[in-house]
Amino acid sequence: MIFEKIPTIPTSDELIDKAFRRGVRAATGKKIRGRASFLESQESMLLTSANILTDNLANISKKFPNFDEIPAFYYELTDLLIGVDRLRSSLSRVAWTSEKIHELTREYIGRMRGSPSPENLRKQCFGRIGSLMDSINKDLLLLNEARNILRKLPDVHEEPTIVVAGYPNTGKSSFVKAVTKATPEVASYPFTTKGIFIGHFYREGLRYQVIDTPGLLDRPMSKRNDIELQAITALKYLDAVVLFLIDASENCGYTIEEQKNLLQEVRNQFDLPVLVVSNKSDLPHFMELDFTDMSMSTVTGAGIEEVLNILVEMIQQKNVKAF
Ligand SMILES: Nc1nc2c(ncn2[C@@H]2O[C@H](COP(=O)(O)OP(=O)(O)O)[C@@H](O)[C@H]2O)c(=O)[nH]1
Ligand SMILES: [Mg+2]
Repeated sequence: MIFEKIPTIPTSDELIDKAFRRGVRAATGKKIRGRASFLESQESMLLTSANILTDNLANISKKFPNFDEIPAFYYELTDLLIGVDRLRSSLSRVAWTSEKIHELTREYIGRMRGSPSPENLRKQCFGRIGSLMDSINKDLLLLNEARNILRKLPDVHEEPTIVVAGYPNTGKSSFVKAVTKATPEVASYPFTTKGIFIGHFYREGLRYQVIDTPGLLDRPMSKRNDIELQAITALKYLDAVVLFLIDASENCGYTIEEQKNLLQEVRNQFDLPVLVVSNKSDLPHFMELDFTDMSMSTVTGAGIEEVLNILVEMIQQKNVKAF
């Protein structure tokens, strides 16, 4: 996962403490060995502390991915959860501060060499570095908060994907279980309590992922707030087609009319190909509906293979069109 490698981001105070401790250690080390002059130990204290800070700050900006290059799915969710612009400004302030501390230190080292009171200059420089560090404390806090949020995002691969939609109890989970070998993994997803379920199957050596999204694509969009909608539409940036399940028996608790309306909303919300499948064909009195493409039963297995074949074909066609 692209956000997995971001380490905990320390606060300004934590960084300053660490840098100062190392600086003092470096200076006393030199003094004990007796070879260094007072000036040298002051220089060493300043340089060591400054290096710790510049290295740590430069490292922080390197550990975040380049937001111009991350997959659109993750970009959307990052923008929704934190704000890509806020993140970018914080990262660039941190990188700038690293440079600035470096420059400042070089300037002061130069001045200390010709000065009768290098200790005062060293202290002055520490003071200025301290203010620079204080000025990015809110950035470091934001970056750490972002890190904690982003690393929980689901690990959805950039591989062909089937997103399963439809009202509760239409058979979405049963379908995912039926077509994937291992038990689907559960991953957390913003603004859902149940998380999303991700399973995999293979066709001609190619891996496909099937995503079941309880709470996301199983009730009317009109009842969602903007944030929820954005979390839902992020899914359209996957290389995906939608499988929309209908329960014609209405055993699921929703009328055919309601299900048809949800289907229309899903079509409007996503610019993705949709396959409409009538599930529970094993039930007595099952009848075809004029707006469904196929039928199947996840209980008997009838029709499942055909549904998968069509979905795979739809993904292939979609990608042909994209070129
Ligand atoms: N008769 C019949 N029942 C089914 C079929 N598929 C799912 N069910 C039942 O419908 C209920 C809801 O299924 P589930 O997969 O949990 O639906 P979801 O809420 O859309 O994930 C369960 O009791 C399933 O056993 C089917 O093809 N035929
Ligand atoms: Mg389910």
